[in-house]
Amino acid sequence: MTNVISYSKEVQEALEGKKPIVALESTIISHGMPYPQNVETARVVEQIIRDNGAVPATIAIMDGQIKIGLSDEELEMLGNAEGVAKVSRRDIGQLIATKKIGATTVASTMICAELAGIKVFATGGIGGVHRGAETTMDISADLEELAQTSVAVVCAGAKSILDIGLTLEYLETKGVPVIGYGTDKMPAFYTRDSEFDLTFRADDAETLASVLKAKWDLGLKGGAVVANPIPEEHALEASFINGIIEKAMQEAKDNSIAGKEVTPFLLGKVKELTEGNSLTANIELVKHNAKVGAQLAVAYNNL
Ligand code: PSU
Ligand code: MN
Repeated sequence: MTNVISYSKEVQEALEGKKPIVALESTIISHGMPYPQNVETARVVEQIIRDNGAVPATIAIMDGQIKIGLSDEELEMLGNAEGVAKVSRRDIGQLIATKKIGATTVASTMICAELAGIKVFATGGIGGVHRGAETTMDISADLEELAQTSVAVVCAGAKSILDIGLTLEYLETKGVPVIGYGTDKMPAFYTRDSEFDLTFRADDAETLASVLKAKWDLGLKGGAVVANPIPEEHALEASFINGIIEKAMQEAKDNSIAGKEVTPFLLGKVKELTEGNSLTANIELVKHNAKVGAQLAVAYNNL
């Protein structure tokens, strides 16, 4: 296994020194935000993790290797190169074998983080059950990964391009804890809450860490969602963003968008229709998740 995984010096040293590490995905860089804000955000997010006492490990697939921790040039390439593949669990073997550039989603970042022994991962939003999934069967592989891979994912909930209620039902069926961080409601990415109640709330990183430790010490495999709402001052108006999401979904339908193209298409449309408003919100919530992720990694490491 070691011959397909390569670590940056910073991550290698953190692993050897048993320091707290936070994994970061790369699809958010290649498919989630435009250049150059994507690369700028990736760098700022890494620095926030360092400033909060942990080591960042941005994950991607390049040159037939799983890279845990990227150099500045590698980040730039992911953010700017043509034809970077979006890699979920299904695609990992193919990307390694063909030596193409692949950006990891929540699902594949969790897999790589677990292989590297990293327990905490920070991102923007998770994939979920899409609206209309009862006919399209479009359910993100992220949910199945959360069911089986023991990594905590700090995110701002799920975008309302998804069916948040069905996403929570799916996670319940699969036994995945969804912990509200300072909230009793499931956050909806651009907005601090949705109509859906959560069953557990934690108000500090130590509580989050002890819940994870209790679960994993019992041998209860699988991930957890730490649902961390977007900071108040950056949240968007629910009626504004929901109208835009409806429009984006109609355009996806009119253009027969399917499969792994659906999420990037909707993200791109929402960005276009909000004229950049959503991008600022997106950047700010990722930064906030990085901070909480670092605090959680530090707290977990102290147990
Ligand atoms: N949601 C966002 N931003 C993103 C994604 C989801 O708000 O960038 C990305 C993540 O990488 C996530 C993936 O894992 O989309 C889910 O894609 P799909 O729905 O095709 O599983
Ligand atoms: Mn899908």
